Amino acid sequence: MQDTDKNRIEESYRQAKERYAAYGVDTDRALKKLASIEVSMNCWQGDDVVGFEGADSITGGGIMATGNYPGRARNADELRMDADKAFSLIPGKKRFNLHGSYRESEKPVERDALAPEHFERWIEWAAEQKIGLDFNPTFFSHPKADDGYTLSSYDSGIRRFWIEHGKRCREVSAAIGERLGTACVDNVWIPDGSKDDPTDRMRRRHLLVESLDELFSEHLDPEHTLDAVESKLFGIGSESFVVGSHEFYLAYALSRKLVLTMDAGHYHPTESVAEKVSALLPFMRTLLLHVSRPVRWDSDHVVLFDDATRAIAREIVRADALDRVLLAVDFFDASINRITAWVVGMRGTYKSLLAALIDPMELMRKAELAGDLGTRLALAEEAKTLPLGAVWDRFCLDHDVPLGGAWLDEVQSYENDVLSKR
Ligand code: RNT
Ligand code: ZN
Repeated sequence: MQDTDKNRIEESYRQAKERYAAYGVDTDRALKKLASIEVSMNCWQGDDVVGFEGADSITGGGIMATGNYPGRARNADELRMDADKAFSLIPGKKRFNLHGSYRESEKPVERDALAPEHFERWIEWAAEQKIGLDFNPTFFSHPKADDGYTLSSYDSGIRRFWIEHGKRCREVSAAIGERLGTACVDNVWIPDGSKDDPTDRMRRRHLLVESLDELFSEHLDPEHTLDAVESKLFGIGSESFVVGSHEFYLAYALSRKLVLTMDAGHYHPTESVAEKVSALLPFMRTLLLHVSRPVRWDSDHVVLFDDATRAIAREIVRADALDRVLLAVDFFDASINRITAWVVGMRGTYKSLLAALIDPMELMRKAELAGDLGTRLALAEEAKTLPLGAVWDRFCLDHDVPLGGAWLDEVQSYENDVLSKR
């Protein structure tokens, strides 16, 4: 970057800082705080949730990546290279979120035989990048999940297989966390459910409790791995019934002291995940949010700096819960350049966090306590047109990543030189 550009950014920031200071906001402090927040970037945006077990598309699971943009990562080396590229364009302290199906091995390995060695190169890569990893067992894209049930299958052999998979993934997760020195969150999401109304919801749920209890039976060091469970409202082919619904996992996580994962796309369209944060934190130590963007349904669109994401960030900041709410993005769009998707989604998430951190919260709280609700409302409105962009640019400059549209030029060159040749 040219010195003149740097000077311009610094000058704009200086002015913005004054504007915010007039509202009682310390932007320097906010930037420092933002630099400490880790957002976990999902591996599965890079290859349309295919994984490296020899499949060429995701099957089952009730989720779907649509689009056919060229350049999908076909192996782990390509995926790492693409993620490196995306990381170079995203400011902030990142993590990377893996799935069991992204294992590396010369010979085929069944899901119930996964071991830390199959993720060795991921661990080495993360150590080089100085980032933490997170993990997810993979309960889809597999013949043993073909009828839509895994841990709650009526077939005890099928249940056993998936319980074993879950156990192996916990072991992998703990090994990753120990090696990298930062707890690896192991998030269990299963697709189990049915297209039409089942006659017996209860038995499925009892089976799921039993399977999960077995899956989580071994005590593992929380310094190495944290167990999370993710609920869902419906999926493709499980529109009428999902065994692991919100109430199910809320009760399960509470009673077993696990982390509850809430995905922004897994609720009724008018329900807000943001609103749930403060309702659950009095009862749970840690929440994991899958920051996603549902459009009409759980469509997993690329996350944006939009009202819904901003509301999530704002609620976490206002609850002073940045150390108790873990953040991971969850989207998969195969219709656009996949690096662009990652960069837009991650930058949108950090930008939402920044907006929350430089909200004139103290003044608003003061007004609220004094019963001056008009002032509270007015401050929220005024805050919307304060120069957030200048503070964001400063963050990008500090983290040595390109500003504004400049990162798009880099993606374009990468597409020309690398992606278009795949
Ligand atoms: C599916 C869940 C889950 C997945 C990933 C790929 O509805 O959101 O988190 O997106 O495991
Ligand atoms: Zn999710």
